[in-house]
Amino acid sequence: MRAEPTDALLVVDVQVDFLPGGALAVPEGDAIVGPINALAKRFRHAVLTQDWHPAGHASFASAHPGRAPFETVRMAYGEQVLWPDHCVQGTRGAALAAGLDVPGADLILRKGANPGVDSYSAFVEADGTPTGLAGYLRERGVVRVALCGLATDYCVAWSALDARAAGFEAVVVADATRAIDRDGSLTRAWERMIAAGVGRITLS
Ligand code: VGL
Ligand code: ZN
Repeated sequence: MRAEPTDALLVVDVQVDFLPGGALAVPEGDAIVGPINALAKRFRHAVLTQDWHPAGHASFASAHPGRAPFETVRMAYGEQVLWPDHCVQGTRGAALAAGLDVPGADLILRKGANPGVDSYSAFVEADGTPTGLAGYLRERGVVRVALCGLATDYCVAWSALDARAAGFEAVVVADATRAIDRDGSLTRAWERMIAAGVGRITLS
């Protein structure tokens, strides 16, 4: 893709816990680091996100006695997948991937810090609380958001949908993402993104 000055690259959750060997490893998550580094050089604006949970976060299966990772529970804000403990604030697993090299990034946005509420999206927490990212991007003159990172079917998809809901154009750089893909989650995510007008592009 050719990046315009009004494009921003959103690099979602490229963190140690989402890479092979991590607490919530995304298959081949490490394969996108090099492509993202190359992609980022084309953008005037880049924002990195970090999943950033307090210990005992409500999205962790360990916080729900008798429940196992990947089961779902009903929360006040809707259905919640229960995850292994991951991206706990200040731990090595929450750090950005060592090889990630986006020195020009303007902002590192941390999300999921409310102990009782998850936030797949970089724009809006699961209970509807805005993170401020839409206002930030708008004030910087951004019109289109290009998304990459982890995981395609959760944080990348939710962020892309909320980018659209906030009035931005949105494209997902498909080969600079990887998915968790359980129980058809990747297919469902793409159906929702396409229906919402999210574009699918590739680097190659
Ligand atoms: C993510 C599950 C839980 C993601 C974050 O970054 O896609 N998925 N927390
Ligand atoms: Zn999380």
